[in-house]
Amino acid sequence: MKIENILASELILTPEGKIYHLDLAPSQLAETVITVGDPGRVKMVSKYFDTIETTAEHREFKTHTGTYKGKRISVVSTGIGPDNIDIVFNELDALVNIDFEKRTEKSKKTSLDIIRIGTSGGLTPEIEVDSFLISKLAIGLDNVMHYYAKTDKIFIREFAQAFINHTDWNPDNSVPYVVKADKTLLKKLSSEKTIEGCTITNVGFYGPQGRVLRAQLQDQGLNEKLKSFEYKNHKITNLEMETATMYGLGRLLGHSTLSMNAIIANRASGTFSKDTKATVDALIRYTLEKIVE
Ligand code: R1P
Repeated sequence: MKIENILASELILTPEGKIYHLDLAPSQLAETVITVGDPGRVKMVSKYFDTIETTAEHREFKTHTGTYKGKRISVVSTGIGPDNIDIVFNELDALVNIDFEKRTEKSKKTSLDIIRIGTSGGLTPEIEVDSFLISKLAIGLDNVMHYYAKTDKIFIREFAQAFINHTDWNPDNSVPYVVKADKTLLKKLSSEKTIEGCTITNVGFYGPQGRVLRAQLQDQGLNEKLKSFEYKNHKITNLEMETATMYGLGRLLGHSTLSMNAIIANRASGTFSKDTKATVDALIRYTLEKIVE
């Protein structure tokens, strides 16, 4: 059934006809989208573009649309966390799949390629600082996806159940879910320079990722349990805050998503990259080249 007459309170448009948070008009978005967390990273990507046709900025959402070696690409910052992914993914989808004038879902859908270039912490010693990790699978410990219907087809239930059993998961927390990367993008962006991994996405940087400064953790042993978890030869490799939500919403809305992680910390050895900017820049150049290959 086609969704019609979407109210002004639900599909919020500016007086210029732009989507509310991203402040973009449909014509300003390319079908290949790179997402970055940090608004400052948008320029680190678009400085490699041949031309920039659109710049937009509202709150933490900054966009540059242009071409790289002739291919039209938008780079959009999401800020930090799964809650922002909910906003960005719904608005990116609205830009291509909703007719803003009629406030009606379009009959012909557009599928975007959405690629995250983010930073992340490796969980085990093998995941070296400054390496490039592609999330083949993601375990979501956030709750964004649980507010949506029809997730049955996209969640890998047995994998999530094995994780729940292994970690003796606290039922007061959100129920973990497992989602896959888009196969075609995964193949296209992989090479001998990348490693594949299973990424944990959580809602916070400190407690939710097992970091203690002063506040103590509810489950002090969680990161050790993450390290020892294994399901059908998959081991958890890294922790960050966006990937699973991206994979979940991308699949639900019919877009292809992939998460590229610059590993800037190793939680097992307690080490941190000596030059995160150089590592992120190298991942940006690698990803742009792979997109146009
Ligand atoms: C935390 O510092 C942020 O860095 C990581 C996490 O996922 C979180 O968003 O990714 P980005 O560098 O892409 O923001």
